[in-house]
Amino acid sequence: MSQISSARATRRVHFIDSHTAGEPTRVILDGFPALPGATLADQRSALIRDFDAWRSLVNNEPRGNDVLVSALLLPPSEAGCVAGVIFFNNVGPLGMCGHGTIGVIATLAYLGRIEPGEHRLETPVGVVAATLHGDGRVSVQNVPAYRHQQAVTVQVPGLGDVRGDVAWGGNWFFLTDAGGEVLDASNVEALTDRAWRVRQALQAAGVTGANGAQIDHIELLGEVGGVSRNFVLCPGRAYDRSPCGTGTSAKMACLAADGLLAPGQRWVQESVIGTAFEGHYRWEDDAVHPTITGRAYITAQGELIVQPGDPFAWGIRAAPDVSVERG
Ligand code: PYC
Repeated sequence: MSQISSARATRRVHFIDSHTAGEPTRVILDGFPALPGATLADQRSALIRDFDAWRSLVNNEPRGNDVLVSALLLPPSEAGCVAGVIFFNNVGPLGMCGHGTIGVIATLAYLGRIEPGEHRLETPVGVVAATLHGDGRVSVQNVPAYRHQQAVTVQVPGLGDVRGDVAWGGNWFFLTDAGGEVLDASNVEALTDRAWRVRQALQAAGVTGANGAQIDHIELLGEVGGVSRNFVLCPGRAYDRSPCGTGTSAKMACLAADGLLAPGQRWVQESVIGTAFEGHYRWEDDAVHPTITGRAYITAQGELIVQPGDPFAWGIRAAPDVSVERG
């Protein structure tokens, strides 16, 4: 029987939406099925394997959109964490998410669950600490970042040779210059096209992160008015409206590896729409420990409703009867 016709009751998922430097985050408070697994990494695997239709329901059209990143709040398995969180977007889960972490902290503050101060959040790629400042800004101490490969050249159809670095900042990035493209919101179609071609060429050439991990974020870089500006293309072909917390972390790791950014030195990273994160890093245990600071604003609170028989319960791209009824 199809999951749509077998759905007997109206489903309700409670959420709070925010944006961080223009990039939206949807925090899922309840209504999502319990994910089996002893650790967050196990629960993330269960999400991919068995609950992908729910990811699509929450994140994709007609209840969400391609730009949105959702943050599923879960009880933490690590002592001292205020919550566990699995981030996911229009095509699957993310490792970490900088703008999303800022959104989660702003949401917990909005709900009155936390006060200004430091709070630890468990993610599938490690624990991050976030400081909620009195003025609403949030500083995220991200997982350690590093450059995995320097100056990789890839032959990109239509663009020629493109050279860049492969780096980890909580997700895998290929960082390269914008190839003469203007880093401005008016030019996102050309930037998207360029970044997507680079991503496909990396895949075709077998260029990966550590242990064969797919490089699913492409970061095009340049300067506007003497300030670093980026365009980050996310795994589902949507571009990040924020400067991308994990992308900024990867960028700082590359700068550190080149001796161009000292520990504690301030780094300002602008997004393609002109919003900014501030960053710096601490050098500890032979690794770059990045901190990024930004601010989120709450935009909506409510419940997603799925009525029995809705052919688009699981998103407009899911065929009505291909997924299995869950939860
Ligand atoms: O801020 O790390 C980030 C991020 C990743 C994808 C979208 N935003």
